[in-house]
Amino acid sequence: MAQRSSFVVVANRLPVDEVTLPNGERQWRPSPGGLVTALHPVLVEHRGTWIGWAGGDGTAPEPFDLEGIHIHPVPLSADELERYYEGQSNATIWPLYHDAVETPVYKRRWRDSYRAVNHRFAEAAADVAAEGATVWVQDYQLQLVPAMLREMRPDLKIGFFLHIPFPPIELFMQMPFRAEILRGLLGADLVGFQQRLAAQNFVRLARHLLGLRYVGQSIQVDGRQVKAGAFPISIDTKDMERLAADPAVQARAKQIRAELGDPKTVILGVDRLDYTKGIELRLKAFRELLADGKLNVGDAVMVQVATPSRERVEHYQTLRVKVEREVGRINGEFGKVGTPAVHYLHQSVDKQELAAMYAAADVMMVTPLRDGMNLVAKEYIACRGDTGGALILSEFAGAATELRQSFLCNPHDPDGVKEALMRAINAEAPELKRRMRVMQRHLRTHDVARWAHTFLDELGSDDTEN
Ligand code: ADQ
Repeated sequence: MAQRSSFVVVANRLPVDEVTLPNGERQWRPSPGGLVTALHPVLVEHRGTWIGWAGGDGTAPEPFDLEGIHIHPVPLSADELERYYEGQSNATIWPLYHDAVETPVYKRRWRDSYRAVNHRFAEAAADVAAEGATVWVQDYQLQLVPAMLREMRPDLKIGFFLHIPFPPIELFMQMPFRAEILRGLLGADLVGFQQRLAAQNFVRLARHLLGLRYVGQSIQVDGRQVKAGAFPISIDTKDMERLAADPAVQARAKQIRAELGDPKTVILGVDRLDYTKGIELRLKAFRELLADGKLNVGDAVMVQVATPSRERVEHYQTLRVKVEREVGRINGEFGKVGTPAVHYLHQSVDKQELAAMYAAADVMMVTPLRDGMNLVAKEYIACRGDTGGALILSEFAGAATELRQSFLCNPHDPDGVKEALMRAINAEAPELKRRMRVMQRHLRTHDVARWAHTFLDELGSDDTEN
């Protein structure tokens, strides 16, 4: 029988990667990430289990322990990867929940696969959870798990956190199996969102679609009470600050600036290559400012790092072509031999290099059309020390609620974006430092550990002692 835990995390991905050692041996390593950093202490304290997919298709490895966490892999077949993950999760739910900035695609066979995979994750959780345990389900790939799990194990305390936005009723109503998704989420005792507005959308939807009443801060469901609230996620601020202050990282930041030709202004973008992130509009704003003569190549340089993402989904293939065409156009028109206007890296970079880039950038452009939170914005702030720097931030990123001292902009308004960029470039150093300090103070108290504790306290599992 599987090892029983009093605290269980269920997420699409496990926080581990398989690496090949020089001697050819395969070994599991923890993959760094905010979520695992935040949950690690809770998992260790409660001999917790993390359930998720380990990568690859076909069979899953046997459960194992790694750094105090019990790892419980769930298999996904090649067919399921295509239908549950690339299809239903990333071509239906992802665009729909992000304001349908790309048209969501609806397919029945994707839905069936989503159900089957959610059921498998729920069964795994039912197997490993001890009597009365707390189970915390993560994100949009697993929205049916809470109700399925409650049916199997009514004794459990179930939390759910959505990392992406939750759309208004008018949009959500497009979803063909909308009531099933909503009931799936309502299987939890607490449903957490990044934003208050998203929690309100959820409460309104429950009334609109299922006629459920909201009394005393909870939705009344079959005699149970389901709470909904905002729990804005964050970063491991201290860790990021420490990393950026490392002399090796600072030296690398200087070197990056030198390699860029020591321009007056380094403008940086760091994103997964995703159509929600507003990469094209950022490039277009830069191109127009060069064309207007407000910026000059040599004085200003843009660096865009775009991590390859969901490359088998069509929307993402189209986006890559568009972004690369725009980069080519800008460099073709405005670049000089040895001095391109835009440096474009379609790569993932490691944490040290990322921190050095943040430290090297005078202006960080975070311009999503819609984003649950956006951790890049928070990471940039944590890496600035007392050097100032300007954050341009879309009003449509969850982070905009907290980071009010950034240069806020509406990404749908190209002139507004250009204006914000010019204001940021021309701002005086003392003003920039003042803005930065306020946001840094906020992030020191509102880090990812606080996010996890606040959620678990509200769920009522802070004192779990099974
Ligand atoms: P994402 O959409 O992936 O997350 P984000 O919050 O910005 O977006 O997190 C991206 C992470 O990947 C950051 O930690 C960043 O450092 C890293 N990263 C991005 N590009 C990289 C690159 N080229 N190389 C290396 N690392 C890179 C989803 C939601 C967000 C929400 C998070 C957490 O869409 O809105 O903030 O989950 O809840």
